[in-house]
Amino acid sequence: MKLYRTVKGNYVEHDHRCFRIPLDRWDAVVNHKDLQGYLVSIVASGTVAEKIRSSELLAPVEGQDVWAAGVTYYRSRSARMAEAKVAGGGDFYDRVYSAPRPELFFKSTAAHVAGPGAKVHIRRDATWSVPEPELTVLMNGLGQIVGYTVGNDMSSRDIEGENPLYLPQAKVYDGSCALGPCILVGSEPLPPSTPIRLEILRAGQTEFSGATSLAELKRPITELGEYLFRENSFPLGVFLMTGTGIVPPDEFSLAAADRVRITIDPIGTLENEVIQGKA
Ligand code: DO4
Ligand code: MG
Repeated sequence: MKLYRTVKGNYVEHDHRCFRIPLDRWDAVVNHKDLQGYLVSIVASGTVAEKIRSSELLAPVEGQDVWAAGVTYYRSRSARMAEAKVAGGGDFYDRVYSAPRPELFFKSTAAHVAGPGAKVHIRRDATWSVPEPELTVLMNGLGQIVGYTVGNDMSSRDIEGENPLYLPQAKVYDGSCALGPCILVGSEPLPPSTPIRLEILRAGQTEFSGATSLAELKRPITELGEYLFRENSFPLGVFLMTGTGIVPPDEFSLAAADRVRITIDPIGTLENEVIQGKA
């Protein structure tokens, strides 16, 4: 079942049929004490609603913050070691890749999250910008995984590589986080074979494409969640991006008007256009 937040309200989709959820607050929906059971009951007894148009979709977030895990794929470790070498920071990435404690960082408040079709930004003071396609989990206030979405952890690689202490500036700025198009509800882990695909379009042509799968993710997602909840409370739940396994070649940098298309098959496709600087 897929959960959508739209300009017209909240909807559940099952077997290509949509049903209106009679709760207007997204926070109330995603924190329902038995979310899956609640949605099943709506599908069983509700009236079929009109199909949701992509232009009506909102980011599937209201009162949830977004956090992110880093260096959870070998590809991310290697790319970051190379980018930080000159600054002497390469070693950090190798150490965090193999340490028991993962890298976790604050990514975005809800207000700053771009939804499907909204714009993602590249910084005006960055010269090397990339999208990071990441499976993103929604955890409820109890720290339980209740669903999955597609995330884009936009990053400025030159700023990050110059000094690891610049990470928040490389990662947290207007338009640096996108989520959507929906929440795939379910607590069952997605299979390791689940593919994550990235396509970057420039003037309508594919400029870069790449793929990975969850089998390449080094740590169990439940372990990332356990660290996140250790000394933090999230009464309204929280999104956790699980890291990138796709890094375009070093010569590549995003440009204004590029389109970033990220697909995780059981969930869907998140597509955003890139702009430079503040809207
Ligand atoms: O260590 C910097 C950030 C890593 C990250 O965002 C990732 O691996 O996805
Ligand atoms: Mg990332």
